[in-house]
Amino acid sequence: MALASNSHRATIESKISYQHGWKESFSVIVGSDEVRTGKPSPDIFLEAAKRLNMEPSSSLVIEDSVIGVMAGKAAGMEVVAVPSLPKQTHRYTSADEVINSLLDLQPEKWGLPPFQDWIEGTLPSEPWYVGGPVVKGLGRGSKVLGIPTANLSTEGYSDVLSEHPSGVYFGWAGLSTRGVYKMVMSIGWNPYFDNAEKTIEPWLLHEFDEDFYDEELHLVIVGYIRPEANFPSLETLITKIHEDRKVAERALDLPLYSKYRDDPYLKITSSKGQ
Ligand code: ADP
Ligand code: RBF
Ligand code: MG
Repeated sequence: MALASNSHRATIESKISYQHGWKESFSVIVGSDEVRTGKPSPDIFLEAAKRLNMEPSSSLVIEDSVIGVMAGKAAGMEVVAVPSLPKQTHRYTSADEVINSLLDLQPEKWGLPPFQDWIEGTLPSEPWYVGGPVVKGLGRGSKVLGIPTANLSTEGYSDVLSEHPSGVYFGWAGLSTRGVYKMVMSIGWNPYFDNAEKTIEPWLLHEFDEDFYDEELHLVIVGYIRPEANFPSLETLITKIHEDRKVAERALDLPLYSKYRDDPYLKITSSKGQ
């Protein structure tokens, strides 16, 4: 595995020195000051393959920039694009595949060994936390899909939103006056509706007999299921979301995930008191 960047070698070295173990993860590092011309010229990738003792045609490039995709294809390599900006897929058409985030990289598609950290259709992550009062959303969840999603105000968690790629995730939800429930959610623009704003849409896997607007909701997100997708019809979207529900329900019984049910963050003592 090589790191092949248009930055200068010294810049690359200083940048990755902040991340423990990264330097050691690459057997080869090539900067643009080590070849004649940078991307979109193929030089950097050809030099990387040469130092890895690999044929360009059996090398796979993972790229976030358009000129990097051009460089990879010019080097005769296969290229997976992971655009650094959302909704830019159309600019990357020369790539062999465009994925939304590295969470969706499937090495086995390219003759490489599969990642081994997927468990029963889910990818575990370090837990992340988001919470606040439940606000009114666009009113579409229960009306159009029959699937209510308890929306949080986006103001409170813009950093969480920019940090995490769009997709379908799952975890635990704590409601201040009610308890802790399994939860599956989408984060993103919901391509089927093509929303203007990136939102978190948590579906609590429990039947409530009333709404709980304004109540304090805390989420602990523990894993990833799939990228957000568009669907040919409302029915196919609904079917897929029910599949997500089954995947999440089953996974959350695994000790790896069930242990977070007791996370103190879920036991809310809200400012309003109880
Ligand atoms: P909105 O667009 O206002 O979010 P939804 O149709 O998505 O409207 O419904 C979400 C609301 O439904 C939540 O805010 C909550 O008050 C209520 N609700 C009832 N059951 C659930 C559930 N199982 N999961 C999430 N929200 C639920
Ligand atoms: N909407 C989409 O357009 N694409 C999706 O892939 C998608 N996946 C979802 C997965 C889950 C678990 C849930 C609860 C919702 C999903 N939605 C998806 C619908 C979306 O998040 C939201 O509920 C609707 O836009 C109604 O507000
Ligand atoms: Mg909603």
